[in-house]
Amino acid sequence: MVRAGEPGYLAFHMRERIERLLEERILVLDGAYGTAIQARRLSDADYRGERFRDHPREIAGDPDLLNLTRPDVVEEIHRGYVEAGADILTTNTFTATRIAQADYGLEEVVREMNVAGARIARRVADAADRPVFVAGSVGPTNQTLSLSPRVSDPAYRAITFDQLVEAYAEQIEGLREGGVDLLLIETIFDTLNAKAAICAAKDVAPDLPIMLSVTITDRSGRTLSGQTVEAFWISVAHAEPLSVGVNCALGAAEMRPHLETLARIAPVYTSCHPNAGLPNAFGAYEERPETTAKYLREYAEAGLGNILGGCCGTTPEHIRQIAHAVEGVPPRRPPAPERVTSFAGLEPFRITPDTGFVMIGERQNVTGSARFRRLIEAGDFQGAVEIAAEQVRSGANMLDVNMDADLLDGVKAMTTFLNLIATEPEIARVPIMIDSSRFEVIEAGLKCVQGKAVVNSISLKEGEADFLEKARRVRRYGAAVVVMAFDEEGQAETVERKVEICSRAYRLLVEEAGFEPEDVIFDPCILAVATGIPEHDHYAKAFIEATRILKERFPRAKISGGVSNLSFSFRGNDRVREAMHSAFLYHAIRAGLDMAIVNAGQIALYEDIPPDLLERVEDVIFARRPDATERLLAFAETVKGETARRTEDLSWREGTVEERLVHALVHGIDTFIVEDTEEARKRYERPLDVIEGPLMEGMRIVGDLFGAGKMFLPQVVKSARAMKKAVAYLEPFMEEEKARSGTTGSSQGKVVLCTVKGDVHDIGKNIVGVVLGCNNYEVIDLGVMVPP
Ligand code: THG
Repeated sequence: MVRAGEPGYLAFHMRERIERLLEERILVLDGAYGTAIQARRLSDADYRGERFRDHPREIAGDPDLLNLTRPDVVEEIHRGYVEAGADILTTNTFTATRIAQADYGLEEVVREMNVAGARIARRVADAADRPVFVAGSVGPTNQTLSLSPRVSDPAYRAITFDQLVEAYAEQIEGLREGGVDLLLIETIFDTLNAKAAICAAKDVAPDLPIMLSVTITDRSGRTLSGQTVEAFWISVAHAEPLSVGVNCALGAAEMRPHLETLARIAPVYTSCHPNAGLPNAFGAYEERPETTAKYLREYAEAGLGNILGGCCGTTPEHIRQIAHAVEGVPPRRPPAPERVTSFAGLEPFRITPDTGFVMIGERQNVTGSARFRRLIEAGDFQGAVEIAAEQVRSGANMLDVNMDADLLDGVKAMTTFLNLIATEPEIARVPIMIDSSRFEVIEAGLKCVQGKAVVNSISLKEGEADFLEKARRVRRYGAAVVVMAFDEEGQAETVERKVEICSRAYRLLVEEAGFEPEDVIFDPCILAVATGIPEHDHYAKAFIEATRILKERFPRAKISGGVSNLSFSFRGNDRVREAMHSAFLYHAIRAGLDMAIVNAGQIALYEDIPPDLLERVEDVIFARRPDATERLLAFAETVKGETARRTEDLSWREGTVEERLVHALVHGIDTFIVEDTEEARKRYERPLDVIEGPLMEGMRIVGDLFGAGKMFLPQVVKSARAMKKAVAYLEPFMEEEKARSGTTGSSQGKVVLCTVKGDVHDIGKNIVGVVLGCNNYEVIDLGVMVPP
């Protein structure tokens, strides 16, 4: 609570005032400035005025300069919108940053432009006979932090995050000085740019409520930098904005699905300010005011929006009709916060009770992978990117990136690598875990990711003050955080210490640093066992036990660990290491482990561990007998040098064709799937029989194992991939059969299929489609990502 007389009181009061109004009714935002100014066809002299008469650069067409040279024009446009019924005026400062104004050589007057722009709007708002608010318009600039402007150098960026923060801070200070009530960070086409604006706003105007508005540039339903609307929201929710919405690029009609997404997921007010339709061949906006108003009324009636107005091409007449159309329509009620741990890359990643175990790919680690280290040290970043791609293909849900090596410039390597993978959609799809024991490397990483990342890690090693300072910095970028069970005394080795340290960290994060419990990830420390040092014998058991207690005590937080640490003493013996990891995960997941850093390509099935090995491994994990380590070492001797790669144990190739197909599906191996499917096809009467026989049998087993918690979702997805390949191979034979029997034309009916947006399981639809097709239905497949 801020009290009268204290700094920030007025702004605090403002948020309350505007929130009270938003509870009562839909608020109307004003219309366009850029196109309104263009329509006035001002002369070069108008733009220059006396002051810039001799400015050496071309400046006609710089709308924000008019705040200084023709304030009367800007004021007149504001007045038009107030008279039309706008409740919120936006300042004419969309391009008033040092970065955007560089085109005109007007960097030095940016602050003035913002102060003046805010004052003009303030004057008009204050002269109205009803409350009118002023939102400082903060545009995206003409640079994008997530894309390289150089085709041949994808890691290159034209500006840095820090430069952008500085530029936005200058703008926002000016807007604040000029007296704005709110900030409208709008036309967001790159979430990383928006995150820079959010940092600046929190630094220089922490008390001003923020409105965020994203721009979906095309029918892919993504931002220019590739994020889905849901991923966008997850990545900016830390701004705790007053509202989030959509504007520009599309007309109202095309915006609806995106507004619907935000309205469904965002527990804050929503806004929509569309262009007056799509521009015609001449770049002019032709949508009539009544048409725009009709759409916005529909959205209002559907409970989608709280703040509605216009963007490019809209005029006071559009605003008048919008205000009229939404009058009396009850405002949307924001939903309650969902309380689900969510991260984002280009796509959202939400950990719900159905998600199952989360795999964080470990291989992008210079100390954890010799191959990765060699590539990075040789400057072969492209080769290093391939390792990340392999981890994603192997089912990693997130990627851990670590550049901590003595002779490496960690800040530089982290920046280059993250910038590179940001431009690889297959990789950038998943959220990033930034792994470093040096905070400056972590911060450098945070400045490169547009999604919601995870910081790995902070700890109480240097005391509470240092911990809180780092936690607050992490929060500024909107990332979640891994806390290692480490304190001033060192690493936690016992259950008690693990629980005690994590509990202390949780309290600090949630009560002092403003973290949501869902953004806290405990790492109770997986330490190496079977090292020959008796004190280490209880490490695995202690981790599992601490996990169980922490899960119960902090149900909203998550628990993670670096699994490969467990087996360090068996380095070089992958058979034993994998069995240890797999058995450990099996038990730790049951105790509540949500995620782990693993080698995504090498997680063995618990079921596949030979019983003699499993017994010895579990003896070690649970410290069940004093000679457990010796017995595992003895076993390890017998399998020394054997690789654990499942695909290399080919004894399963000796089974019948049915057994081979089932094995391939259960283990997600697609190497032989086509040849086995062909063999089965020859043997069975109809190709469909192969699907309904051994292939479905394999998938049934997968389903059962998954249901019993013995397979993780990424493994199931791998199985589905193998299944898909088999079905795809059979498809042409089924087509041929259909053509031969001449059944085309006598269809039993039409079936429309699609995979609804948000659902990843496309495989089911394809199988159903094939089966239906073979039974003479005409199948119309709308494809994937189809909006409901
Ligand atoms: N907790 C958290 N973060 C972590 C860890 C943790 N980050 C790093 C580490 N521990 C997890 N990552 C790895 C990565 C690789 C290995 C172990 C842990 C590993 N690598 C092989 C080796 O060293 O034998 C390398 C083999 C090769 O060169 O290919 O075992 O606990 N929060």
